[in-house]
Amino acid sequence: HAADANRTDLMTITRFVLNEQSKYPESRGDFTILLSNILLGCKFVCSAVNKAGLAKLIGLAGETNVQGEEQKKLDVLSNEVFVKALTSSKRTCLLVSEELEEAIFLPPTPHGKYIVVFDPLDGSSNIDCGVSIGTIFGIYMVKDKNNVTLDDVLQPGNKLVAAGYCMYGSSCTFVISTGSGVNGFTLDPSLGEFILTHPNIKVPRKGKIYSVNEGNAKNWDEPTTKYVESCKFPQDGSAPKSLRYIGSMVADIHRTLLYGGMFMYPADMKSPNGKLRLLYEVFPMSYLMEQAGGQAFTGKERALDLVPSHIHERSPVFLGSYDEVEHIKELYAACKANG
Ligand code: P6P
Repeated sequence: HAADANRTDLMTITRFVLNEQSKYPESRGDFTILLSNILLGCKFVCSAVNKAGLAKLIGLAGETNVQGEEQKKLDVLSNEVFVKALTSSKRTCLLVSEELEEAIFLPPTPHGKYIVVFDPLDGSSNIDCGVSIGTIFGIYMVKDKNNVTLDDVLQPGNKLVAAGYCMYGSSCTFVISTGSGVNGFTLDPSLGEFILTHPNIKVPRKGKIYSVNEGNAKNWDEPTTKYVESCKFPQDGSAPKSLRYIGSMVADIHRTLLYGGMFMYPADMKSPNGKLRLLYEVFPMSYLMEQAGGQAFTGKERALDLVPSHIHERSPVFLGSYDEVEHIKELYAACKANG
C-alpha cells in the first residue's frame, strides 16, 4: 500500500538536513546541532502562541496570572527561549535579536562558529486577533571564532549560509534554505517532528497578487506609485491584481513564496529607509526568495548586496516573483534616467 509506505517513510527535517550536510565530508554536524536547537525554540514558541488566546482568557500570558505574577509578553518570552536555545547549542558566538538593543557576544567556553540574527516573534502585535505570526532567522559564519567582533555580523545578506522562518498559524510551518533551494516542513504535534511537506519551493515567475500597506500611499515615491497603479489599472489589457496584505511579514512572505506576486515595504517620505529591519527581516526573506527563483530589490540595488552599518538598520524592500521585481526595477531605472 503506497499510502502506508509513504506514511512510514517520514522525511523529518533532521534526516533532511543530515542528508544535505552529508554532501560536505568536512561537516562535523555543527549545523545540524544548531538547527535542532532553533527547532526546539520554534516548538516552544508554537506551543506558547497557540495557548496565548486561551491564556489571555484565563489571565495567564501577557496578563497577571492566577498567582498574581506578571506573565512575560510573548515576544519577550520568545526572545528568551531562542537566546537560551542558541547559547546552549554551544555552536554560536554572536547573536542579534530584534528584541535586544545590543548584540550578544557568547563567551568562548566553548562557543561555535555560527552567528544568528533573528526576530523571535515578528508581527507579535497581531497575536490578540489570531493572525499568523512568526520567527525569522539568518545564519552567518564567523571569520575567526577566537576574535569575534561586531563586523562579523555587519555582513551583506549574500554572505548568509542559511535563512528561514517558522510561521505560527493554522499549522506550524518551518521554511528553510541552506543555499541549495527552499524546503518547507510542517510540525506533526503528535510526533513533535517537522515533516517535509513543501519540497523544493519555487516562487511562480509572475503573480496575480500585490501586497503593500496602501495606507502609506500619500508618501510613496513615483516608481512605487506607478507600480501600484499598474497593478490596479494594467495598461496591457491583463486583469488587475488582487491586494492581499496581512500586516504580518512571515504570513505575507509565505503566501508570496507559494502563490507568487509582489510583497513590498517601500521607502516613503516619512521613513526614507522603510520600516523593515535589514539583518533579521529583509535579508532572510530576500535570501529565501532568491533561492526560490524570485528577486529582492531595495529600490536602489539587490537587497542581499547591502552592507549593514548597524545591527537594527532598516531598508525598503520589494520582493517576490522574478518578473514583478523586474518591473519595479525598470520603473526605478526610468525614474533615475529622467532625473
Ligand atoms: P505596517 C509587523 O509589525 C511588521 O514588522 C511586519 O511583520 C509587517 O510586514 C510590517 O511590520 C507591517 O507594518 O506599517 O504595514 O503595519
